[in-house]
Amino acid sequence: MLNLRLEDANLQPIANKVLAGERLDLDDGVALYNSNDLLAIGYLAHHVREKLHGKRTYFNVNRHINPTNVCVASCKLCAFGRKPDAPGAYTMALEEAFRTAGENWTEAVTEFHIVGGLHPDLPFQYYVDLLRGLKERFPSVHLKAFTAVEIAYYAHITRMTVKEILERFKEAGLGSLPGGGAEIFAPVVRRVICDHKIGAHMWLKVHRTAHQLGLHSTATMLYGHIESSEDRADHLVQLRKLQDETNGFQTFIPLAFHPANTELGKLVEWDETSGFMDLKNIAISRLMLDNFPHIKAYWIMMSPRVAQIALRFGADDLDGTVAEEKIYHDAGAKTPQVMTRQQIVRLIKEAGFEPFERDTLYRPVVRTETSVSVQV
Ligand code: V47
Repeated sequence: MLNLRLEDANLQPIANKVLAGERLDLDDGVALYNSNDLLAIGYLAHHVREKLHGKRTYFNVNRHINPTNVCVASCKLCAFGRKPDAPGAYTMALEEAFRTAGENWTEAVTEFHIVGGLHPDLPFQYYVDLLRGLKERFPSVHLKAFTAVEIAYYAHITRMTVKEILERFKEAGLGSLPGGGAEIFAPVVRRVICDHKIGAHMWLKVHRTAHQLGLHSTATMLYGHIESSEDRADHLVQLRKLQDETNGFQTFIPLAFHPANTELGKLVEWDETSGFMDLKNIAISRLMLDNFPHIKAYWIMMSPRVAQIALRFGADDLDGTVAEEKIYHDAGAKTPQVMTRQQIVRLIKEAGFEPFERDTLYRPVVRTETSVSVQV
């Protein structure tokens, strides 16, 4: 029996529901976001996390590859995208991308996480060849590639359907989709922070189609800008609804807005989110997303220090070693760009949890002195 002391009496009916294993509704989500009783919210989220995963805490050994930062969109939230002739714009030739993938191969990476800008001139075949070439060179590595925004853009430039694009990619080696581009689904907020991006309907359609083709994916939400408690709760409820339909999402990742070097950051004097806000978002997503197996505390975004504490606030996954993250670091993130396997394991153990190295599909990875294998 939990012995829970609530400072915020509004949380009592929510606590009763959580302890009875009942689903929370939109109003509960709003009440949670409007409450500052962080310890009670975290305690409830930890209760759910322990029921699902016990002490197990997942991480993987991955590498991010961003083949281009050239982007036709000009999203105010983003510090990564560049116009083709802007300083710092780059596009990797395929051989360069393959070389980047193989750098620092010492950790025996099990996942490449590949996302980039919406390039005006690169042909669709570039992306197919990128996947195929990576798969040929690194057959054991899972390719988690292209956000829903990129997939919808390729459909637009080729006049193919989303399903056809995904089928071509799957055939070339695509293993799953990352969760970027979701931002906040509320149209009024999207119009300000990313008015060139696809809307919620299309984002959800791409993930629905991927799930129907047997691909798994992750989902994200960008918080800490102009969104309201209602917008956040609505975002989570929309994701939960699609998950009820397809069961294809593996993980949810709340992403904190980093204002440096962004147009949005210039609109007002923006502060980075606080640790309080980051932990609250982790905990509320664990409570609202009762049909998502995993909640990820992305250490790149929230710092290894806060991510470690998030393991006691509902998170069960720390993402991976990453190796050279660009999207957050272009937006001023001061976190490291890479962690070693040993550093992640230490963070997890020190917080009283059991490290569990997973592949992208959450299967156990077994390492010996000379080999790495996935237990199926
Ligand atoms: O969609 C962009 C966000 C996302 C900024 O699927 C920014 O496992 C903060 O989705 N401040 C890309 N956020 C990263 C992403 C991701 C990361 C880790 C794991 C997974 C996964 C997915 O980053 C974008 C956007 O929401 N972003 N600019 C910024 N200035």
